[in-house]
Amino acid sequence: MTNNKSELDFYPTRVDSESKILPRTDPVIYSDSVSPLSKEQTSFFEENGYLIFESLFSLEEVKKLFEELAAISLDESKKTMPQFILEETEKDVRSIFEIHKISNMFDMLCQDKRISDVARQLLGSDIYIHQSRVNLKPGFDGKEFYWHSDFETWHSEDGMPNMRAISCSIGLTQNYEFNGPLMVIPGSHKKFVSCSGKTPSDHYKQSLKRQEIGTPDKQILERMALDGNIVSAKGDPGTVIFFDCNIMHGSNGNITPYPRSNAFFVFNSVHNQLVEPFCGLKPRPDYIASRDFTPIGSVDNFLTNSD
Ligand code: 6CS
Ligand code: FE
Repeated sequence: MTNNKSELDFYPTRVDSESKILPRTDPVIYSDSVSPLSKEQTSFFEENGYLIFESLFSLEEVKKLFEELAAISLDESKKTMPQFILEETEKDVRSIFEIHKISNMFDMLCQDKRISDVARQLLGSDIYIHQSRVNLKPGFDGKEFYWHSDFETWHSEDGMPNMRAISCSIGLTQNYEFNGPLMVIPGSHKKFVSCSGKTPSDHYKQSLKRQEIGTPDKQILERMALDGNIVSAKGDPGTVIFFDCNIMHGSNGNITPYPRSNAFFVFNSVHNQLVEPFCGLKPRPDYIASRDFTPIGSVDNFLTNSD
């Protein structure tokens, strides 16, 4: 299998009528470094595909981020930007993409050493932002994100060649067990679930609201959950979860009054730059999958470096 430019496709997906499990041929961790993560932490990540850091950012720091987010999400002039994805009800904002370009504070946040150095260590190289977003998951109306592997989409629809990217989710509100926290299946990152179906054109206009194509079938999900269980990334605001680009994850809807708003940065290795999408369609817009591979910098503290 290859894409339009005959680049080899190591993870064919959405090519058969059947969903199936393929081996992961990429490493999980791309360096032997033991800083800033210890050997124990890197071994846990290698095995499980995620790492949770309780209160990595202080409540005062998160309060500033939440105020910035509130100002942005309530700005009527911004709501018509394509980066703003509404829920299917067309009422509530579901996600705001490219948050690091809309807000200088979030731009500094993704370069804060407390998260960017972890990504550099795990990916063993300079990094750039493949995608940034805030998933607001408002109280009462925040809908679910069905089970999926991000890499399956980024490979198929964005042309991400290999599994050498890390997501970092920062809790901007309390992530309770009941308001739709991120759920991961530990160890699921070690297998690639090739999904059935065919990518529709402009699929993102549907998938970012509710994803169907690119989600594994129930038998495979059941087997993965039985093998690895399910872990909920609960935590106070400021809690951070790093998760491998290929780990199976999702989150439930939120019918509680408490919003579950998280910021997500996807760090991609500069050695894993996007090529032509393997689904054969045109690339997705830059605000979803950046094609600016300029490495990001590193700041000691996002607040002292913000405008
Ligand atoms: O398609 C994407 O890039 C987005 N979709 C999901 C469900 N997770 C990753 C990303 O936000
Ligand atoms: Fe995802």
